[in-house]
Amino acid sequence: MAVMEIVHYGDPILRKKCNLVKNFSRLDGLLNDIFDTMYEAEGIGLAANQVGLDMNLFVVDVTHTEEAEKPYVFINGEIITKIGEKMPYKEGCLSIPGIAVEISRPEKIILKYQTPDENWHEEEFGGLLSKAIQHEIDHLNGIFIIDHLSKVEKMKYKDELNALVENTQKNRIAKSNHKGFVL
Ligand code: QAP
Ligand code: CO
Repeated sequence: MAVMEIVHYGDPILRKKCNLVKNFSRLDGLLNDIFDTMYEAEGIGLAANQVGLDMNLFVVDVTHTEEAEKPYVFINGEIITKIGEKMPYKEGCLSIPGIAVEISRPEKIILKYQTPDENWHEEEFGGLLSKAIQHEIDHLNGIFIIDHLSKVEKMKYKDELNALVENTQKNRIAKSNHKGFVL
């Protein structure tokens, strides 16, 4: 059991397109820690860059909804097809705590992805699982929920977002001082 630190809005790693995973050895311990971190934060999805790792992978657990019977690990995932009407849904994000915004995304997707055994899969997902996957794929491309809002809508969250950025920057400086780094 190892809970990692979740990085917040304002950390540059969350604006990066994450590197594809090429080395699948030693993933198991890391994935365990990512799941522990997500469960402790009471989230349903978590992307690697949200715990400071530049890797194209994320985990999702929506077993509480009974539309999935197991937690998922998605590595090097790519949305192949988007199906159906865009459906609005109020989404939160562990990297933007306290903010939830209504976002419209396609109802279903076909995702190509790898599992930790390196096998490739192509699978259709709907419901909350589809929303969570699209949200996490966004993270791996440096996109946040608030990026889906209009300028006017985004303005409503300006103060909260500025406070988050300020806090993230203070945190990064405190940590680099602690480690003896020079910024
Ligand atoms: C992404 O987000 C997601 O602000 C996962 O105070 C969310 O798990 C995809 C959370 C909804 C699809 C639909 C956020 C927990 C969790 C908060 C999360 C908070 C406590 C967010
Ligand atoms: Co998120």
